[in-house]
Amino acid sequence: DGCQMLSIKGINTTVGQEQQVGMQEKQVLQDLEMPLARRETETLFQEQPETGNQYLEDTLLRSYLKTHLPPKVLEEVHQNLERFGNRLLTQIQPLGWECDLNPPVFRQYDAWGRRVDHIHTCSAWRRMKEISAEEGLIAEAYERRYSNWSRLYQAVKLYLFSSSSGGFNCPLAMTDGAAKVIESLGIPGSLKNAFDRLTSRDPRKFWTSGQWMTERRGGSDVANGTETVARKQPDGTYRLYGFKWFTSAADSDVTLTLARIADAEGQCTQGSRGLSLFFLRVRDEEGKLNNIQVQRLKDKLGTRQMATAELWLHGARAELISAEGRGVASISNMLNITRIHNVIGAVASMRRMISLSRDYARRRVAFGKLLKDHPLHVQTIARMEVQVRGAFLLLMEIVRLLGLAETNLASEQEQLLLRLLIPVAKLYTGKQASAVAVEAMESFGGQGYMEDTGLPVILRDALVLSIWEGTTNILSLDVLRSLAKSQGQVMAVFLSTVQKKLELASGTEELAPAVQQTREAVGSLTQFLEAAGSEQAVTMELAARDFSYSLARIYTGSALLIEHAARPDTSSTDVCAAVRWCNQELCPVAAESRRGSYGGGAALQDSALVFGNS
Ligand code: UCC
Repeated sequence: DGCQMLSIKGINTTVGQEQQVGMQEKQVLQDLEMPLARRETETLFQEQPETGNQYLEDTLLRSYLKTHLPPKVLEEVHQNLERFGNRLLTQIQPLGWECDLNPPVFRQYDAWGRRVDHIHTCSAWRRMKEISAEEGLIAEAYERRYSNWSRLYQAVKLYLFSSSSGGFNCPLAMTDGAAKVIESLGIPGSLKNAFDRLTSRDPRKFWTSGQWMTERRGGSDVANGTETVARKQPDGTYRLYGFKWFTSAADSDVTLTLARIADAEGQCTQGSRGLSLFFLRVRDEEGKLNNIQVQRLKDKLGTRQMATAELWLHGARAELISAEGRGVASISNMLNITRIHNVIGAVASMRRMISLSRDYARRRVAFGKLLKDHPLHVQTIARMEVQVRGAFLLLMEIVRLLGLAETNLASEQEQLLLRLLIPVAKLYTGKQASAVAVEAMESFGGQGYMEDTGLPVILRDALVLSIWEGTTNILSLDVLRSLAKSQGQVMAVFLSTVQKKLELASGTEELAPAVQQTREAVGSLTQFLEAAGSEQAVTMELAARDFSYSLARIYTGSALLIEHAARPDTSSTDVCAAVRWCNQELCPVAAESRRGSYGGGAALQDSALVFGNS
């Protein structure tokens, strides 16, 4: 104790800190004079970081809405978001924590040996489902009461909800994706009831959906990995036989899944052209599984609040909902939505980690002053802040475009841009979220590593964001797919959009260096593409990831600049964030290309480095 007192007394203070630290020191000394047992309850403890109303505290979100929404819409959504922010704080956050503490439990047999395959979820999880309906977290996007702004408004609510949802954002992502697929099919009569329920605001009616894509042979190569067979029944429905290896939110009411239709001889077409899309109820009204057996729940690193299962389909009754052989193309409507939800999850988790880290910096004293008065500590948080701002604006851009597309207001160019930006944003923000979660955790010191602070959950859940819904490399290849499919048109639109945004910003002097850096990056990107056009296909494949990162950084830089820092009522912080963002390597693909990373035997060198020369 004597030693401790000495070191506490030896605290160095800086101007302005004396009073606070002096009081703290006094308190500590009083604590030390107490009997040991009582000290446990006194003030030697570090303070828990907290956040207030997440909507009101999010200045970037609020200034974005103010800039873009029509005043009437803004007024309405502002009121609703403020109310929702309070509900998150008082009701939803505690429920989310309860979900974290009570993961689902799988019971295969009842006490009498009967096979029941029951997935038990906690009451907080079930309450989340009701709240999702009440808040219209899916409905908002399909009712379209704010026309093209409905999608953006829904995304904002989901963004606020996501990090308090105890993992319920996952079933919501798939529910949204299923509603989107059904809507894009023109809501056929047989799916009307399902569509109404997936988009319902009534908790008694609301259904959630799964998305069963992954089988034993793998998750990325859907075309070759899918073995499930669909047998046509005399009444026109199908029965599915197969094994689904990774089915998230297996407690969902319905699902979409892929299978191969067997012909009269029982033969199936292999590859992508053999896949068709099916809709099925997971359970009937009594809760009995639809000829499905649950093998076990997955033992995952994160998203443990949510039941992910291995399922045997033993003749599950299903309805064919795509044209035969068009399964992948049909389900890509769902994938594009769930990938956007992934971006929402990434931005939300970064925002939460940074908010907590910021609050902690205001409370925690070390080396004689608050963390917020240590410049190096604040620099670390500021770097994360630039990342989340960029990611947030990229997300808003995508949901703005999606809203236009869904209300037939998007030009062909805007639709192409949306197709390109979804995989770009998904792959980029997934990586950002992992990096930010790790960095932010470190900013709490050892406390960040403690389970019961709730911080490790956020990290674990963030780590999946670059894996599910298509890994970074698979999505980089999807970026190339969008180029190939549009014969390069997506790139032309990308470049002209960036050009336009830069022109609008060129009048703002403080942004000049950022504009210049982005222009140079666009120049390098164009040069790279021209040169790559005459190279072998492997060059573009090797460049795919760096290329996608370049698109993400250039677009985010210019979107940050234009839509935000160059608006009339801009702030110095907005300008600073834009300038800092553009200070990084904006076009890594050109830099790597100059270093010879893609051509001239680079692939062979990579292989030798990994596997040796043999
Ligand atoms: O299910 C999972 C976990 C669920 C939990 C999710 C919750 C998320 C919550 C977030 C909240 C925080 S994970 C399973 C995810 N699986 C994937 O994402 C699959 C990854 N693999 C791919 O994306 C591949 O690229 C495939 C499967 C799409 C490749 O298939 P193919 O058949 O080899 O590809 P093709 O032949 O190139 O494409 C077939 C058709 C083409 O159209 P057509 O025939 O008209 O030319 C493509 O243009 O599909 C079209 N297509 C697309 N269209 C393919 N991808 C897209 C796309 N992204 N957008 C539009």
